[in-house]
Amino acid sequence: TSAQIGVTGLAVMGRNLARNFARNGYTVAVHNRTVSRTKALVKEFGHEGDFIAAETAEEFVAALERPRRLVIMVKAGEPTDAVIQEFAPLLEPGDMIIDGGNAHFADTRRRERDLRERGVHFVGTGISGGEEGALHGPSIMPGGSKESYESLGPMLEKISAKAADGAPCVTHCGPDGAGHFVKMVHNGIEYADMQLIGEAYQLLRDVAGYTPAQIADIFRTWNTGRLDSYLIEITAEVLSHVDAATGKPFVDVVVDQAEQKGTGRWTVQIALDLGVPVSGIAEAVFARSLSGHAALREASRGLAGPTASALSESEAAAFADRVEQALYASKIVSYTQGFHEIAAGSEEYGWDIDLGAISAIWRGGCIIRAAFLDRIRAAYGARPDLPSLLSDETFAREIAAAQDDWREVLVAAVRQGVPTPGFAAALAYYDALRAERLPAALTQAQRDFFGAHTYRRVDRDGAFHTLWGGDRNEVSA
Ligand code: NBP
Repeated sequence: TSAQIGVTGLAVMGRNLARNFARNGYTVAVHNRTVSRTKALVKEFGHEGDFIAAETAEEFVAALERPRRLVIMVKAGEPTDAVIQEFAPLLEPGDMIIDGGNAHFADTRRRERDLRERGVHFVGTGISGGEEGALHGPSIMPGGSKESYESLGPMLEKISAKAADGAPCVTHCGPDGAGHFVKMVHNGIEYADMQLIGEAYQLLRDVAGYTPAQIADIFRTWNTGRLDSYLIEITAEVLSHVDAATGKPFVDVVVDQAEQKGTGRWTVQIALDLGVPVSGIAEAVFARSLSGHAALREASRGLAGPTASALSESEAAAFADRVEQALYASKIVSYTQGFHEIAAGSEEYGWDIDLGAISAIWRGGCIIRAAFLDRIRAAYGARPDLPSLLSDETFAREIAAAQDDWREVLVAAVRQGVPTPGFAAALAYYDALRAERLPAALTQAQRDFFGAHTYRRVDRDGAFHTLWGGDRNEVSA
């Protein structure tokens, strides 16, 4: 017998992905640099399906039916290149290497180009949902050639998460690095979602005076409405959890320094290169890095803050409703920014990414899965050329209804000295986009003053320069 698919790299993700394929009826060849992992997988989970354990790269490749489908689930970066170098010489034209790691899309583009010369399809694939998702159904974001997707698509659809309407959470995102790019922005949006939820929590605690257990209940209520999502759900779980050792709310015994693995940072770095304002995602990344500067925070603890007092009990409930509005409005802005980045990447690299299809495959399996994504899908479904999510009538109407509360929440945050960079950046983005005039006019005038960088006029075509150091006459540039 031969295997329809092979997985090399059997740490948590690879192991669960291999099991997922096997549970769905595929014969799966499994391989890992350290052989003991391969043996452990077959010993523990061999009963779940058909596995072929391979100890060497040659055995592994020989076990695969042609064209070969070989999934790499190793640590992103150099290990991925090492594994590609090990396997590529053993492959033949038409074979497929699927990289399911969190690769940078630029690396994926390079690898795809190199392997294409040998006729091997390299399919950079974003996989979201953590180890549970890998086992029970992740959201899958494959890039690579259309041809490879014809062969892989049906298998990926089988192992993927299913949205509430039964649709598989996988789509061919576009060629070469498109899948890993989409996964990168997914993670950036995840950072922003988590930051906004964190700010909502902090406001409910410090401004409204609620306990973590009470806030858990508020989040549970929110989760029955338009904010219904995995992240809100787990937030309620975390906030209601009590530390066994101390009896304190669990959230109070965790060190408040957030870590990151890099995909959020990439999202911002690439957005800067593409000139896309993803201010909400950037604030989320900065908020994590600020939290980690322990010494700097310690040295700043004595700085003066406001003297405002917390709300009364009767005011608190109304405030919680306002926070829900602010969170929802800010969330719309985060997704607006994230989808803008995907559209810009698609344009830059000629990927032709279908934004509606991307929102559809994020509805299940991944960390940002949410009822909200169905609304985004509907927005792009109604108007595929939507200039921005904020131009969608439904979202525009919802923000119009939320904006007074959104502003009030920020006023309260500022007055009480609660940092809300995510809410604030989102509102600033919204106000800047809808502004009749921006101070960018002044910026252009300043640039012309000190650097003769020229400016355009509202009433005439062309580029102009004012002779600032001389008679201040205007000349055509
Ligand atoms: P890790 O990222 O911890 O990688 C461990 C695996 O890489 C092991 O199988 C290890 O083999 C192998 N490996 C390394 Br390290 N260097 C190697 C080399 N030079 N040659 C061959 N194999 C090598 O595993 P993971 O947490 O399962 O994640 C796998 C991928 O999936 C990563 O790219 C990750 O970013 C991505 N991802 C993870 C999650 C998650 O929730 N963990 C979610 C989504 C995506 P060994 O056993 O011989 O040391």
